[in-house]
Amino acid sequence: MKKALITGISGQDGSYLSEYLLSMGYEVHGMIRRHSVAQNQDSRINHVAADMKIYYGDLLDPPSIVRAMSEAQPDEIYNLGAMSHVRISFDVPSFTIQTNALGVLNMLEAYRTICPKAKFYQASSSEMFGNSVDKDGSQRLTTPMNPVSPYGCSKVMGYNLVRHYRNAYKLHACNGILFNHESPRRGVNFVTNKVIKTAVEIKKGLKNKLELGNMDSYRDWGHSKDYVRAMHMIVNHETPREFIVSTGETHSVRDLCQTVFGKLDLDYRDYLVQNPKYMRPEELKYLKGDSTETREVLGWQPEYTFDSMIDEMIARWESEL
Ligand code: G4F
Repeated sequence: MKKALITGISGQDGSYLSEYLLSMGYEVHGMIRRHSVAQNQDSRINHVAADMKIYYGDLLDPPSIVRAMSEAQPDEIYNLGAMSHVRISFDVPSFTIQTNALGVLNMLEAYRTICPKAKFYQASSSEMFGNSVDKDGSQRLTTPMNPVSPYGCSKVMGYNLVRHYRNAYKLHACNGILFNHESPRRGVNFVTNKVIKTAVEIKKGLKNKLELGNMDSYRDWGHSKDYVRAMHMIVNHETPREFIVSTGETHSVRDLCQTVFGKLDLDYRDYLVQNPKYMRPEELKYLKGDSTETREVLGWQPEYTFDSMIDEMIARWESEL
């Protein structure tokens, strides 16, 4: 029985990844942070919590990492824990850099000391590219990284640390550069789930406006369930290296609103209020990932489309609200 240790197990990706690994017979261990609202600690993993071993821990607390790694003795480590909200990273830049950069260092140090034979996956992000786009309108492994947020800067540091530890200590450490990925479990302060939840609330007469920031940025949005399968393939590829995970399709926030409201027979323009509070000091304008190599080398294919993902997210709010 293979053993996996997941940081950030209570997040969107952590919850889908733990379900996926359990379904393949893994023994799953996970780290969660203490939260003052107890149910927020594990609401996404409650249904599978009894099948896993959960540790309180924090990426900035090396003793807790050492304890979890020593007890778990994992074959695979997935470092998904992070301060993951780009706009909020401008408000808490120091915390973001510490968690997402120093936190990776803490994980790598524990890994090379306690279980160096394990395989290590780092959740790297398309936010690292910033506003770099290749001439053909895509980002790929060779695209320069010019991050435009504290979050992006922190992720570049984590990415480079993983490459450095791989080379210096001959570790099986990999980076998955994942473009945006969503699901019904996405936090409601990310744009997809915010738009979808609000649209359903408007349809049900519970709200009368949608407050957003920049409508003209473009994102390559995939589904978290598809992307956690890619994580597992990346870490189990014979050679530890970097891979891009993306759909290769891009949509603006405006397109997203049009699609979601259209599916509910509404016109988003009747409800949209632009609020400067949601604008960022520097915006990443355009993302479209080229994952051709990942599909060819790993045989990975997404199962969801932009439309089927939105339908699933609408259905969640229709049944819940
Ligand atoms: O949904 P978002 O907050 O995601 P963002 O910033 O692209 O970051 C996500 O994807 C990254 C991968 O590239 C991850 F690394 C990261 O952890 C996270 O998962 O915003 C998407 C776009 C932005 O351009 C933003 O300015 O939507 C725009 N937007 C417009 N109004 C808004 C809003 N975003 C949010 N969150 N809230 C708004 O009201």
